[in-house]
Amino acid sequence: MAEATLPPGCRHLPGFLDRPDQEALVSALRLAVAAAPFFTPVMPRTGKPFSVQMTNVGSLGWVSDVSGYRYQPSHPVTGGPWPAIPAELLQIWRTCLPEAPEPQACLVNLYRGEARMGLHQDRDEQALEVPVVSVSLGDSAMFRMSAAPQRGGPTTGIRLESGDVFVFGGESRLNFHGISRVYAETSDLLVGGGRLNLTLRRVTAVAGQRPHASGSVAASPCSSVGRAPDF
Ligand code: MD3
Ligand code: FE
Repeated sequence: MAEATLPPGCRHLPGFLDRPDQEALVSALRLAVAAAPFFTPVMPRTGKPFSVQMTNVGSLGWVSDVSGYRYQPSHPVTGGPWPAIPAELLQIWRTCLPEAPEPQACLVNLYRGEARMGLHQDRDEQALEVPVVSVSLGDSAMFRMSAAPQRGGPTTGIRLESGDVFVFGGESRLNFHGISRVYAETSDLLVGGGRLNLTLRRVTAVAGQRPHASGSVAASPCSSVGRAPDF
C-alpha cells in the first residue's frame, strides 16, 4: 500500500489539528449532538440501514431515507433545525479554502464497531466546483478512493488518523470513495472509542458559477434516533 500519488485536486494534511485542537472540536460537537442526536439513515428504496450513524451541523444537512438522498434544513427525527457549524470547524474551512464561499453543511459520521462506508460519489451538491473538506477524529481508518469518477477502476488506500484534514476538489470531487475499515482502539480521543468524520460542504449554487445538474428532492419520514451515543 504505497502512499501513492493522490488524484489531482486532493490534499492530505496529516496532523492538521493537534491534540488540544481535536479536544476542543470534540467538545463543540458534543454540544451540537445534544441538540441534533445521531440517527441511523437507511438506503433509498431498500430501506437497508447504514452501519454509520449520522447527524449534521450547518444550515443544511444531508439525509438518506427510502425516498432518496437530499439536503434539508431540519433534523429528520426531531424536526428541529441543525445546530450551527462550530467556530473551530469554520476556521478549518477558511484556512484550507480562503477563496471559497462559506460552507452550508457539515455531515458528521460516527463509526462504531464494524461500521464502514461503501464506495460512493458525493453529488447531491449543486456547487460541485467547491471542494469538500474532511476532518478525521478518533480511531484511524482506511479511506479508499478511485482514480476517476467511474466505478470499478483501481482505488488508492490512504490511512486517515485523528487530526488529519483532507481536501477533495477539482478533478477528484466526483471520484468514488469510502471507508473500508476502522482500526479499533488506535485513539483515545473519543469516549467509547470509534471514529468521527466531519465533511464540510457548500450545497447550493454560488452566484456567478454555472450550476451543475442536481439530484431529485423528495420528502418523507426517516429512520430512528438511536440511544444518544456518548463520544
Ligand atoms: C471525495 N465520508 O460523508 S471522508 C461522506 O470518512 C464520506 O466518513 C467518509 O465519504 C468518512 O460522504 C470519507 C472523505 C471524503 C468526503 C467527501 C468527498 C472524500 C470525498 C467528496 C468527494 C470526493
Ligand atoms: Fe462521501
